[in-house]
Amino acid sequence: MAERLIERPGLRLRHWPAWLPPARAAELLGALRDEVPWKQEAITLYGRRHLLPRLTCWMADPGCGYRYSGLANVIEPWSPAAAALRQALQELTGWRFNSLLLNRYRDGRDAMGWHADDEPELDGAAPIASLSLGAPRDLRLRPQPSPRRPSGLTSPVGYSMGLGSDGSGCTPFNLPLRNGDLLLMEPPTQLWWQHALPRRLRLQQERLNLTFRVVG
Ligand SMILES: O=C(O)CCC(=O)C(=O)O
Repeated sequence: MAERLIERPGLRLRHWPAWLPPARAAELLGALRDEVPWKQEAITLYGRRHLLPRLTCWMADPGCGYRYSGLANVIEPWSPAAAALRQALQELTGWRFNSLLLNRYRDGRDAMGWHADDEPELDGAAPIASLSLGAPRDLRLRPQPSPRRPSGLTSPVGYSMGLGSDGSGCTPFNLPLRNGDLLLMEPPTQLWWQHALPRRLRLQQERLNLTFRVVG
């Protein structure tokens, strides 16, 4: 399906609904479910250990480590299905992604909290390519409450800081992501916006999300 461009002050997303046809998406979901060494990680917040509400895996080239929420991810080698997707995304975008975070939401109780993917390990000039497989879920986006701005960088024209809208086009919004959708989050989105995947308690189906990144 045709590409859609979604723009707000400081945000630029390229969305390909059904980038993968349903049969290919189903084949990949099955392959990744079987070949990825899924783990349920735990993080410690204020001295208490919490299991993440999803399964994850970090695949990357040697040396492309990544740390978030205090977790230093163990690097797994590229699985055949993930390597084939990386190749297809390189042909589409021109970027050689050297790392991949896989998230497996077992049902609608699994989720992801607000974050920006603005960690210093990530190449700020590179996009993040996000592929969704399985059950549809909403990606929620909002302006960063406190942007980590490099010194001297001024806000994009029309950007309103903090939450709540003043009518300037920075209202939080939902982007439904369906089976086979591809989303390219382009710079400077990670500097100015956060995203989250809220719970959907009635949903019983599984969803996988793959975010291809450039570390370094
Ligand atoms: O599951 C999604 O669509 C979001 C994943 C995400 O935010 C991330 O991997 O950083």
